[in-house]
Amino acid sequence: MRATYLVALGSNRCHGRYGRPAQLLGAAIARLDRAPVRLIAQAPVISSAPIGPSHRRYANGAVLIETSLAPAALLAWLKVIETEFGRRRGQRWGARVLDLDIVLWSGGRHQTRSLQIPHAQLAQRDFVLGPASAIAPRWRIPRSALSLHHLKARLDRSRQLP
Ligand code: PH2
Ligand code: MG
Ligand code: MG
Repeated sequence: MRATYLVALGSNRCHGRYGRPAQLLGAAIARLDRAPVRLIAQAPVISSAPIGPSHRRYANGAVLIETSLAPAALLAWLKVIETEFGRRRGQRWGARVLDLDIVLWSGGRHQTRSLQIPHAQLAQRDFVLGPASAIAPRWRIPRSALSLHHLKARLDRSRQLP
């Protein structure tokens, strides 16, 4: 059965072949349109201030993809692509060449030790909600009445408080 996923992309390191993070995300998005995955929509790439220990700005984006891979198999596939783009594992939250995170799945929730869908920090992350709500504003979060558009508006409002 084919499923739709929303995947967030991030990069804050340059790469010898692909260049700066924004260009690298463009190449990664093209890579996500090859079997066993088909690209349905892509958000414009944004530049965002780093959250966490790294000091370099990030390029962030989001795509909607369609595939018959189940969540765990898609996660493994995304790790293959991260490695192709030169990502080395180990430094959690360090500067990274390419980070591909599964945010939402048309099958709803998925909870295992290695993978949680919806993504745990979705509601707090402007750099995910901005691009995600640009391509799938009406996608509702499982077990919640809220759509991505709602979550983004809520986060924007909370930022405006004194
Ligand atoms: N990813 C992180 C940690 N901090 N900050 C921004 N702006 N963008 C990211 O993609 C990002 C981050 C861990 O995955
Ligand atoms: Mg991440
Ligand atoms: Mg990740």
